[in-house]
Amino acid sequence: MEHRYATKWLAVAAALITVGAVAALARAAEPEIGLSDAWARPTLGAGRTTAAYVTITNVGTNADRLTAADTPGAGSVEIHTAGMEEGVMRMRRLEGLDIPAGETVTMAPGGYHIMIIDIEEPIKVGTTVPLTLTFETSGSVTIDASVSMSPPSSTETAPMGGREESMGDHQGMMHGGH
Ligand SMILES: [Cu+2]
Repeated sequence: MEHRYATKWLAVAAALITVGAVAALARAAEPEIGLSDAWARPTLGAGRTTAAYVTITNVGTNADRLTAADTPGAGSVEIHTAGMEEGVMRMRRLEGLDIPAGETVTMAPGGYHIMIIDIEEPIKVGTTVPLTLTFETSGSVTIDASVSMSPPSSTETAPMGGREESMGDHQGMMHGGH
């Protein structure tokens, strides 16, 4: 009797271990997205549009793609890129942003950013803004972006020139491609 019970439990344990191993494999096959260093610039004066930045790391083995961003109270939230075109800093809307396997994509002033448009309430320094990013494979992830005039680690991502710091990269730029 004793022996038969033991055998039965061993079989159950073996089955559970197998299920666990399969689940672990299934998880490993999916992209794993990590968000860090999220921050947003405050809205200035009567302005209701601003930019937010986040560092996206894909620690998985498959590529993923950021397809949408959102925050409560905004008219719309877009994924943008910025760059110099004929000597003028211009922004362009992107349909999505590829996050290759094993790589980190860093948003920063003068480059990729999340454009928050027509926000109901002013965004103030010292507060946080919840940012929800939606990825093609990994689904939605929400992170609190701290509101400040400069990046959380401003030593490594210094803005280009001092002028941009006071203007905000959205106010000083032409919008294109809308
Ligand atoms: Cu923009």
